[in-house]
Amino acid sequence: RLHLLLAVALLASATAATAADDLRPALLLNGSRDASHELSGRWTYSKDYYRTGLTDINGWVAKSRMQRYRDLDVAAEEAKPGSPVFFEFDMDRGPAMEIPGAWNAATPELRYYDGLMWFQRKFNVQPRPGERSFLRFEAVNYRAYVYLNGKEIGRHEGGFTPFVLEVTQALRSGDNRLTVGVDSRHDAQSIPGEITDWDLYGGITRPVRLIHTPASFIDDATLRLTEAGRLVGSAQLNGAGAANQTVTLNIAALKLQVQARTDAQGVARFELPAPAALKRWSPETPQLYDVQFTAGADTLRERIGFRTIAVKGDQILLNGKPVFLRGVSAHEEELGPNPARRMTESAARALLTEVKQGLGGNYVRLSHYPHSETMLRMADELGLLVWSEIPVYWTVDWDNPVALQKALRMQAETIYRDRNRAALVMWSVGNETPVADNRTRFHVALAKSARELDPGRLISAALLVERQGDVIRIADPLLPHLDVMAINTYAGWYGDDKLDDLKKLRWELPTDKPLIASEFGADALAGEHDSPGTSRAQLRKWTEEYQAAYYRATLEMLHRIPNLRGLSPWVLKDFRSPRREHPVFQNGWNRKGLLSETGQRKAAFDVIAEHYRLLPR
Ligand code: GCB
Repeated sequence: RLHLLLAVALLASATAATAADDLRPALLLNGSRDASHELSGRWTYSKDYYRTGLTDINGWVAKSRMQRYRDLDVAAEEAKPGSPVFFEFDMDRGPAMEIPGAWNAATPELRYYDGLMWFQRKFNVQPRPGERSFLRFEAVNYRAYVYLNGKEIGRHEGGFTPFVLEVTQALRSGDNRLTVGVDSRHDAQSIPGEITDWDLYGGITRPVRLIHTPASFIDDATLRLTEAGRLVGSAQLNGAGAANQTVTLNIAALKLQVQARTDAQGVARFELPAPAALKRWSPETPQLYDVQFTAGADTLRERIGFRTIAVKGDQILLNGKPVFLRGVSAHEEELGPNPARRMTESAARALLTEVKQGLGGNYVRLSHYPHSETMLRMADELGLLVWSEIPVYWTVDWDNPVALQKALRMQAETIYRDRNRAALVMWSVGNETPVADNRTRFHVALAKSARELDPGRLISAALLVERQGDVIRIADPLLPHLDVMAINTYAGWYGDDKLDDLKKLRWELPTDKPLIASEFGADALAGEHDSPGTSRAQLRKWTEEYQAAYYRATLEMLHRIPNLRGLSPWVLKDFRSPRREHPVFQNGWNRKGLLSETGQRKAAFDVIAEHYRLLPR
């Protein structure tokens, strides 16, 4: 009996350990390491709508496609005179597209392609003896099946977070063939689910890099400033002999150099008083430091800013001082008539400069999924506070433990990737999810995990409000688990309210926490106008004048909420959405942008900019 109990207890702790380990996908997730090979550029592709490359019906369908192809040079086989061999596809001679980038923008034929697509890239490499090699994918939307030289080396699910596969064994010295199956299809168990209000954007949407490291290397390293004024951090070594090693932390600009030894798990911990000369990061002074971690033959370099973020009563405190978040929500979509979700540095700079300089903002809500690493680094550099979220959006399969595990993993991948970004101050665990017990359990698990993995940031969620007549309330059991409440409101756009009705709405919300209006907005087609002098009551929806008037009325209403501490109107720029098919005003675009898709400012842009200019600092 005792043995049995012991066995059960051991099993339970083993499972617990595995669950925790599962959430430490650290392998080079922090993207600060230089690539040994950038694998961006032209990749050939082949559509596989019936998924034959992944499905083996009686062994013959798959053989006619991927499985056989992976081992053979198709053109050479076909060229053999009299050979009975033939193939029904050949990626060496297939069409090519630019990677990173979504296929939906690559050719008109692929605009609404949603399914499996094979990609291939060849590269030549001479790894040095003793080195380890890794492929780092910054994002593949939505599932990835990765083969190197015909051998499967790994899979990944989740369209917005990085994954890293070790290829030390599979990599050849010389020519290599990298093949990636990308499946964009979402289902009831995927995160997000099947319906969202943004584009499908299938493909290898962010850079792919080959990284070489010494046999033992720094897998992950982090450093932050605590409210007690201390620098706290750690470095995780990976590889044989990771235990009991010296790791040196160096910040040359602060003349700081300290050492720590790794424990049995290969983790070295640092804790020291912040040097007096340290300048804190803030939107006004986005100071970043070159921070270097060295262990044996390996060095990891990071650009890190140091600041604190906290909540006290109904205030958000940045570096100990109350701050009001003047911001906007944004999707990861570049400006231009045919965006490809290819967030280059200049694309990120163009978008965030509109927030920082155009609107006079200090904050951006990066919705509804983890944005590219480039975007986060740009926010660090320009000085914009960031809200980040995983796509737990509208509906998810709340009762399904596999779905929860996926969401937890996605969140962990994001945290490991971004926790050195000073700009990032808040994790959101969900957007507009209808209140129910199973949904709350799901969010609570995410909030708890985020706090464990990243104690230095705030937790929020964009909540649904309840409307009874003219009274608006939140009755959400998730509230006690959040540091900051956030609400989305569209009164005056969706529903029957006229703009004048917004004056009557009474917001009876809890006042013990700060509140952010995480979304509010109205569609307008840039260039669509009402005639000058039209009264507010007569304005037509879809015009720039209506959108501007909507914002004036909504801002006036929101400022009646005493604990309002931030604004992120929906949304910076018109964005592609397959569910927006009004043939005159939308044509596949959500038109709630303050900017059109090409960057033309609508009248509402100036309303928000003016509002932020007049807010007390
Ligand atoms: C919302 C969603 C956002 C949509 C927006 C809209 O509440 O959170 O993803 O795009 O409304 O335009 O309706």
